Amino acid sequence: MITMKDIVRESHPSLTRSAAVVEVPLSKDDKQLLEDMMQFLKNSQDEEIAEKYELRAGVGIAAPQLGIEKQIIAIHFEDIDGKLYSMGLVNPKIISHSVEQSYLSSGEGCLSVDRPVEGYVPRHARITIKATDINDQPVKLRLKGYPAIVFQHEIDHINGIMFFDRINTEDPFNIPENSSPIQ
Ligand code: K1U
Ligand code: NI
Repeated sequence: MITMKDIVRESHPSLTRSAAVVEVPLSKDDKQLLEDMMQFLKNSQDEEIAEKYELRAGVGIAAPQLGIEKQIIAIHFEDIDGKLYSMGLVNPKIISHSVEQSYLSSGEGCLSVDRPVEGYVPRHARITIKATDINDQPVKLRLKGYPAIVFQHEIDHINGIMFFDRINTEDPFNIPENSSPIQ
C-alpha cells in the first residue's frame, strides 16, 4: 500500500528529470504500480482510511513522485458535473492544445510539496492527450476546465516540471494572458 512515506518531496532529483517511456504491452510490475497508484488516490479521498494512514488527499499522482522515473500517471476525481475521471495511463502526451489559457483561482498544491505556494499557474485551457491505458489500449482524450488542469499537472511531473516553475516569480498573481479562471 502506498502511503505518504513513499512520496518523494521537493529537491528529490526524480521530480526534476524527464521520465522514461514505458514499454507496451505493460509488464506485470508496471500494471501493479498503476493499480497501487489508483488505490492510493482512492484511499486518500476516503476520510476514514486517509485519517488512519495519515494520507493527504490527491486527485492525481505520477510515478516520479514515488521516485520511479517512468511515464506513468493515475487520476481519480469527479468534475463539477459529477463525471468520473478514474484512470491509469502510461506515456501520456499532449498532442495539441488551445491558444487560450486557464488557471485555478485557488492556485495549485502538490503531494510532493509540504508548504503552501501562492500564485496562479498558467495552463492550456483545452488539451488533447494520447496515452496507453492499463489494458495496453491506446486512448485519446479531449479535456477542458478542471480535468485539463489536473492532467497537465501530472504530465508536468513526468517531464520534471513542478507547478511552481510556472508561477510568475515577479508577480505570482499576474493574470495569465488570454486566460479564464477556473472555480
Ligand atoms: O500530483 C500531485 O501532487 C497531486 C495534486 C494534483 C493537482 C492537480 C491539479 C491542481 C492541483 C493539484 C493533488 O491532487 S493536490 C490535492 C487536490 O488538488 C485535491 C484533493 C482532494 C480534493 C480536491 C482536490
Ligand atoms: Ni504534484
